[in-house]
Amino acid sequence: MNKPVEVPGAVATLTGAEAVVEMLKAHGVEVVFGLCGDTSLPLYDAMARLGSLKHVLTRDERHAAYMADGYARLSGKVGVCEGPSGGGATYILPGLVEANESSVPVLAINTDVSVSSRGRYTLTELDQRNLFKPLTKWNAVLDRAADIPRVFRRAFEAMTSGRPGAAHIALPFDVQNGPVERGDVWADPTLGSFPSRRVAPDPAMVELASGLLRKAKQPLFICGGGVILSGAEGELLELSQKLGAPVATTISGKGSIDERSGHSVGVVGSNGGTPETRAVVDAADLIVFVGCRAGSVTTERWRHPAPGRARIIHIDVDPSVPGANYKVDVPLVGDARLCLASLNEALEGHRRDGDLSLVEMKKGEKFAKFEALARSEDTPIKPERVVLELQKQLEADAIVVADPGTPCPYFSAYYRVRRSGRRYFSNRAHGALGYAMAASIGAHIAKPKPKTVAVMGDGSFGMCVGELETAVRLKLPITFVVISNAVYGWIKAGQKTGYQQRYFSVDFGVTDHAKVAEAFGVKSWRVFDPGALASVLKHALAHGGPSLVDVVCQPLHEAKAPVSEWVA
Ligand SMILES: Cc1ncc(C[n+]2csc(CCOP(=O)(O)OP(=O)(O)O)c2C)c(N)n1
Repeated sequence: MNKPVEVPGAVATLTGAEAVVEMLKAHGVEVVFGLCGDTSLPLYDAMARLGSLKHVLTRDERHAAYMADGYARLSGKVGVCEGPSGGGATYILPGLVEANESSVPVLAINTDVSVSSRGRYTLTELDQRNLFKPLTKWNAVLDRAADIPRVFRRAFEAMTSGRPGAAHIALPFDVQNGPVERGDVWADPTLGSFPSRRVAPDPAMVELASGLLRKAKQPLFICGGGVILSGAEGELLELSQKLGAPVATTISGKGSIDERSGHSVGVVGSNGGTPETRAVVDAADLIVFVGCRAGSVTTERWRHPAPGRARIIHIDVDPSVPGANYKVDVPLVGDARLCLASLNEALEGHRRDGDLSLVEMKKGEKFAKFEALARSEDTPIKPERVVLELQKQLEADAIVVADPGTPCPYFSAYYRVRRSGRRYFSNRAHGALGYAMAASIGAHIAKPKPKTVAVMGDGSFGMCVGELETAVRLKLPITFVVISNAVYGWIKAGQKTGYQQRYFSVDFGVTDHAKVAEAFGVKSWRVFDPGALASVLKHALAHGGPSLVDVVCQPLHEAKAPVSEWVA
């Protein structure tokens, strides 16, 4: 274990605000995303004076949290965001909730009214403890400065051990000015990255699971975000090769395997899954869920796999997950990497030539349909075309962030990640519109070398447009792609299939998003013609600063989206 870091220095006492900065640094934090406020003035002054943290000023606290989320997903470190009391707390909440439910460690610090002003109708006072309690893995309201070191250590431990999650700390104004002993300011820096404390599975359960795997005729892995969160891609590949077993993923699990591999099935489920990927799930006689909650989307409301049809091994670090949705034959509770490594060990020398021909055939069928649509010269431009052009032009290490609406199902289904690891993500816990722009900024700050692209609907664009200023101010070479159709298309598609096309209050006006972006100083294009898309994207992706391509697209309710409810 690394030695705890003690912060050197001559002064015996720090202010609370200084101690906060030092505690973040001691946990390896380099960047904080946030927005200023009256109650944050001591904290900002400490950041200015100590000069050791990079601060990214955002235009909305929601996006500060989304940036911290994108940063954490790509860096493997805790993402940190901050905002002021009152509105700053209510605005930061959505990003924190998404991170928590997606098992991403994000720490939000909201400053607060002074302890001495509580209960006196003080402007911006609200009950931060109860606001954040049900929506974070761990939270605290500080009452005195001396508690800062202990509270921060506990927050980092909670965020990065077991199932990773979000934490919240409320930091009152007067606490920021109170005294903290310098000797108390220390941390274990390994708690700044995740997973910080890996838990190994019960050997008896490993034995049972390996027995089932030896006997299975048609085993299938279904991998959720837990594989990438625990860095288990290598162990997964080794095990799938030993067993000759195909590997399917959820949307968050995309990147568990290089999707060009013969073992890769692609994304399964109701959003991004297709009848072809479903056929692979239905053919399995043993399903191994890995770091996956087997939720409604992945399993098409618990119909695929059909309960009782296949045996189930369920690997998860959270003991409450196996058995929540399926009758599990073997629950393997532990870190995904350690669980898969134990199975590899138990199956040492075992080699089974699995039959991957069904996977190959079904993938062929799926992509033949996709490519026929992607080659269409029809206007408005089909979403398939956008995926194909980006697939052709992006390097294998590129990072793609997709918003709900058209981007998520299309990129989940058809954009093939060509390396394992985090190359693609979407906010799948709550699916709030307007996530991708900010998350892509956080991702880019964590990993500046690869090209980062955010794909969003125009509904999403309307919810995040202000952060274009942040991208311009920071000169970030991110490309934003807007799927422009002047409608909340996903909901209109639901009205089409479920409510006899009684369309109600889902259409909005046409906006030239390229002109809007141009006003922010973003290099922008608006494209109507499918034939022009490739060249426009080429220029946009090569641009040295922020760029935006507004693609006037076929509305989702008219498209052949890979969404099982509508296909049926
Ligand atoms: C904050 C938020 N409000 C409402 C929804 C419900 N919702 C899901 S998809 C969708 C429509 C998305 O519209 P747009 O971004 O334009 O993309 P499109 O579906 O048209 O491609 C809506 C309103 C949501 N996901 N998030």
